[in-house]
Amino acid sequence: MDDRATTWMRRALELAASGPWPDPNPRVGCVLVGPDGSLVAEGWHRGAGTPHAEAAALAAAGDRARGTTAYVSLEPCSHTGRTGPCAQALVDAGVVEVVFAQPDPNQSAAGGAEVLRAAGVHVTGGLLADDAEALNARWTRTIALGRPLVTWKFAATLDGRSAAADGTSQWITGEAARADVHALRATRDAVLVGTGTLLADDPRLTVRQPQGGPAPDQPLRVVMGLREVPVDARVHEGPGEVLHLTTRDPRVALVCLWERGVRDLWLEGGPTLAAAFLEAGLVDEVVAYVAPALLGAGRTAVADLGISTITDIRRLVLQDVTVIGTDVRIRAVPSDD
Ligand code: AOF
Ligand code: ZN
Repeated sequence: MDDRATTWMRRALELAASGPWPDPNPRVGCVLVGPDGSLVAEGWHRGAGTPHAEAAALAAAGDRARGTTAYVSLEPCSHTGRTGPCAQALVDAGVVEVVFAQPDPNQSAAGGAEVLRAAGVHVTGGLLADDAEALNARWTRTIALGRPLVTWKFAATLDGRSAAADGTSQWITGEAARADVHALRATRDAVLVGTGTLLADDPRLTVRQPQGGPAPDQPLRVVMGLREVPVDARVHEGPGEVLHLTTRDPRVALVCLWERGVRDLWLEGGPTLAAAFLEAGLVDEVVAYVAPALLGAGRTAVADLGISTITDIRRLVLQDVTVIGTDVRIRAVPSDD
């Protein structure tokens, strides 16, 4: 591929980056270029249920799409999902060449390249594929797993306690760490707690508006467990819906959430729920806020994981360590083995 092709694909990736995440769908951009090498139209995907990037670009181009080359950051789809198949739409519009970056990892939508080729369109895949995959890294991962990504967050003292002996836990960390939690929560599409934590802490599970900034999207608030959610629980005060999953099985919960379009889940306690997710191998990332404080007694962040000897220790791989106000934030991921 020549430099011009790379330049157009960079533009497609730039457009793709305007799309939303988290979202059930990937972020995709499309550029239509005329036979004389000039820009004809652009489009990008604005979230599940809206036109795909190719459809948006074709709509903007109208009749001028005939004879163009399409640069798309993801292989055009071949399926009829929330919208129609883009591969066929490109053929019907008279596009003569398609260059795409990332092959579609979504089995139900893949196969667009063959459809295009069969219709006589010249197709090249893989241009800047790494950049496209990096842009949609979390989507690619969640599609491969077929379940939402799970980030488990907890706060603890230096000696690993998440509550005092009498069960009180507010507040272990300082104001800055709590603001950081709100900011990170806002980057996920659902926040989950167990009924135990709900009854003990009565959390709102909302995201706080940054000072002067726009109101962040409120992630779906989810409570999981067999105990009843009191009608006067503060979780009902916040904006949007509260979902109660009456199961103790993390897998069942993740299937329900996946079906509702949740792709990036923020898991906040308590220890029993955290242990259930960890034991099932369903935690993809750990975010720990550690306060320089001691409790000496009280519950730990996670319940018994069934580990009785040091050789069974669950090691994580450190990602980064950041001082947040008076506390430390540690991010780690499970090791692959
Ligand atoms: C998008 N935007 O621009 C492209 C996508 O259920 P649907 O119809 O919204 O289809 C979603 C799938 O379509 C998505 O997982 C991906 O495999 C494919 N291509 N999706 O949301 C786009 N080109
Ligand atoms: Zn499509």
